[in-house]
Amino acid sequence: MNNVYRIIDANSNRISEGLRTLEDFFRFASPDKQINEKLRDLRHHVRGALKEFDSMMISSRDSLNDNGLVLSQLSDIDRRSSRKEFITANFKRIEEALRSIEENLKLTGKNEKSKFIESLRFSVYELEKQALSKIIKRIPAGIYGITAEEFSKGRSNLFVAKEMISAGINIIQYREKEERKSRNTMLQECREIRKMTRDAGAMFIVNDYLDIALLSEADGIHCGQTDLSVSEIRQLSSDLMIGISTETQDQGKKAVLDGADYIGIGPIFKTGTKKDAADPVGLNYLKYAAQNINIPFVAIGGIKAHNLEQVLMTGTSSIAIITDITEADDIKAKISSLNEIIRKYNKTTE
Ligand code: TZP
Ligand code: MG
Repeated sequence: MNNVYRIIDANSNRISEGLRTLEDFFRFASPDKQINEKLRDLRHHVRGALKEFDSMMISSRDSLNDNGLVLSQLSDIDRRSSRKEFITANFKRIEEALRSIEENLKLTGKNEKSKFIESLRFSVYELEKQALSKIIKRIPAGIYGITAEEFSKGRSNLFVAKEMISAGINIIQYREKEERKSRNTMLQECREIRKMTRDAGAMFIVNDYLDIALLSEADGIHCGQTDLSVSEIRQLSSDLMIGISTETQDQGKKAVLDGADYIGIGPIFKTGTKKDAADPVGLNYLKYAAQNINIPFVAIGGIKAHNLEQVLMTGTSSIAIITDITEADDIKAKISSLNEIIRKYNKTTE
């Protein structure tokens, strides 16, 4: 019987360690009060449930003679794990340890307590889902705003971004070219927009430049077919969201296989905004994506108030619109009228 308490002791330690690690993450790295409180409550529940075994657990503890003791390998040191892997690994540790305690309690005839531990295990599964959804970012539905100072009637990227945010747009991409601005100026602008988007709870994506995306603490980077690949970007950051522009179904399928977080599809219609834009791809690829692509996608290129509904009809929920917004005299009014079209369309299809 002594061995059972040794098992319960080892697993109780695993649970506390896993929970503490997650509590620290949701307290300092990615603060979330609600999740943090649930983790803390869980730790207290486990602690309370096992309290009656405290003295047996301590007297059976014999860490030095643990034949399963293997210190982590030196080769693990170089590998940087993603936030998702980190969260998942710690939840798994807790779930497995709870399961082990649950089974071993049955050996001691403590069936009621075993049932209670089982109920805690189920609440951990639920909490894991909630915790992951906090850190797995998805582009939001609605208008995907993009800066374009060249087409903003003399107004700055910062001004346009501010207008977009105050009109309720919840994702903004900074799109600027090296030929027009120094890297340093772009970085300063991105830092400003990052601050504004963060304050508003909006997502921030940087087009093309990985260094600027990282230094400005953007949520993601958007790249074209000839830019850095998904795996190259992942080597430098395991947490940035990665969007890839695609013009064909094959490019879309490849981006999904490569592990992109979302894809851009376009140009849907003719556009003068992107210098090297390909011929319009039309709506068929969007229809295909709505049925077959299992990651979020955003339609782009020549989309304006007058053709927006055609895009929505394909089942597309994220729409990138540049000049129809940046060239509008009243940017906020333009965004509300575009949102009105989206809202009306969603209402009629409900
Ligand atoms: N990628 C494909 S088309 C395009 C980009 C960046 C430009 C879209 O701009 P607009 O003004 O909405 O046509
Ligand atoms: Mg590009």
